[in-house]
Amino acid sequence: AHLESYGRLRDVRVTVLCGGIGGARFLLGLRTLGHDVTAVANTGDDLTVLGLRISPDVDSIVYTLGGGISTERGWGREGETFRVRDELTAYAESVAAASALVPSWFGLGDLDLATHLIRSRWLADGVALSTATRWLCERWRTGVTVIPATDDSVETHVHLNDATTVHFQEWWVRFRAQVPATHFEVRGAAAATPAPGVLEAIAEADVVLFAPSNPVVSIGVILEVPAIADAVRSTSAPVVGLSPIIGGAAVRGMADACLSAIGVSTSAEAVARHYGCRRDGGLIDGWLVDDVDEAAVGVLREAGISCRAVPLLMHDVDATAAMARAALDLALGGARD
Ligand code: FO1
Repeated sequence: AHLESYGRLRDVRVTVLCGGIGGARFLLGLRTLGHDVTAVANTGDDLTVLGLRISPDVDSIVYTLGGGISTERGWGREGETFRVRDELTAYAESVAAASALVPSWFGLGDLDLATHLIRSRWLADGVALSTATRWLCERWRTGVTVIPATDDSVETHVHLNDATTVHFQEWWVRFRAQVPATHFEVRGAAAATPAPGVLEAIAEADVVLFAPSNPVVSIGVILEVPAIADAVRSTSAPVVGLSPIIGGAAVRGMADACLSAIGVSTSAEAVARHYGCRRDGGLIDGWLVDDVDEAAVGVLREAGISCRAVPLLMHDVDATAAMARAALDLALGGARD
């Protein structure tokens, strides 16, 4: 039924700002609708380990769309082994000069390492991250255009209570976001320019979506690239987000720790207000909340944000496709509001 309102439009161009695991699962559902989809991926999680450049969110998206993701972990490869990691650990435990180089808390699988090896070689040869990502997509037949938000180096670093800072991955994986953060510093973002194709994908889209990804360290980091935020503010396409918060809790990951660090409460309504209504200089026109957050619909509509409550749990591809359809319907078929 939702399809009826926009179903007559053909070749709908959908551009999705997204993070890793949640963003990847959302794309899997959206892809089934058969539209022309471009994903703009967060690069703030990127890090260098032993000289290898790792792009966790890009890789989660590419592996998920290519059917190679570990469905249990949500990151890395299915059928993975960790023999190289174990060997590196043996070096780290017996050689002082190795211990500082091998992060014991970060598990690089053997299959995953092939991606980091080939990408790092391309980057060393002067290939842009966006081109390297396009080549990864060729191997994985993603069916979706995946573009890193920027080719420039952007890394999220987390300021802690004791005035020290750690890379986002160390805070997320090693400390499981349990050490309170006082501030997220997105190093390199202010001077970064969007990767080729990003601005066009936002300006020429029929719909721009914010995937149900972390609003602070995923979507928020993409929007720290000034020209990307400007493009979202000025596109003629409707901009609709899907809440990653359901019933006052993060569905995946540890978004609550990120939201509290920036003074936003963990609720679907608060995240929508944080993005802000585009009419008032904010970033979104519409917002989908889960059925349990139905109470937010009226107040957000009063605040100028077109809002609807639908099931937002990505149980399987069909449920996720229904979410994507509801988001497109809210964006393009908003007549019922
Ligand atoms: N997450 C973990 O919880 N532990 C790991 O050891 C780990 C390794 C890892 C290696 C490559 C990669 O692409 C992702 C990896 N992740 C790991 C996931 C990643 O840290 C985060 O979940 C994302 O960056 C957040 O979107």
